[in-house]
Amino acid sequence: TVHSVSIIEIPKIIDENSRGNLSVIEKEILPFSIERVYYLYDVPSDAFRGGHAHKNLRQFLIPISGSFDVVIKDGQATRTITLNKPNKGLLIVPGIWRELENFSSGAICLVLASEVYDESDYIRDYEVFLEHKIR
Ligand code: T46
Repeated sequence: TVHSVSIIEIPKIIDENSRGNLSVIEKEILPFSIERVYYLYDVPSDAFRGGHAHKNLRQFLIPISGSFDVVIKDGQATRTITLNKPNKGLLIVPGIWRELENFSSGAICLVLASEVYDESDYIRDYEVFLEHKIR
């Protein structure tokens, strides 16, 4: 199994008067402070996103709408996690290869990130990723 990824449950406030749910992410539930927010949407069902690792970036992925799969690799094991509940997000730490696939129609992946965008933080070559892991 791949360690160092974890599902974090986002508090959900169920309305007493049947007005639907409200979930809130306060700073206490994340192990980093948010420097950037982005989201993936209108993703075709046969498309793949991700396909890289990060050296330093920590991220929290939330399926705000719909569902998608996150394939996680730590260089030894592979694990596929389906995200399909808007109050359950996935925390991904540095040094983990991730691929996103199987987006449902209308799916939206909201990402809260610990750093601003920095292309030099990416490892986009899987062989290079494996070399990093061995060292
Ligand atoms: C990740 C997965 C889940 C920016 O200019 N700023 C940004 O903040 C981001 C995230 C991307 N970009 C540019 C860089 C590329 O030219 O947008 C283009 C698409 O980015 P990328 O191919 O990295 O997109 P994904 O969906 O494959 O990966 C993204 C994140 O980059 C990555 O950190 O973990 O979503």
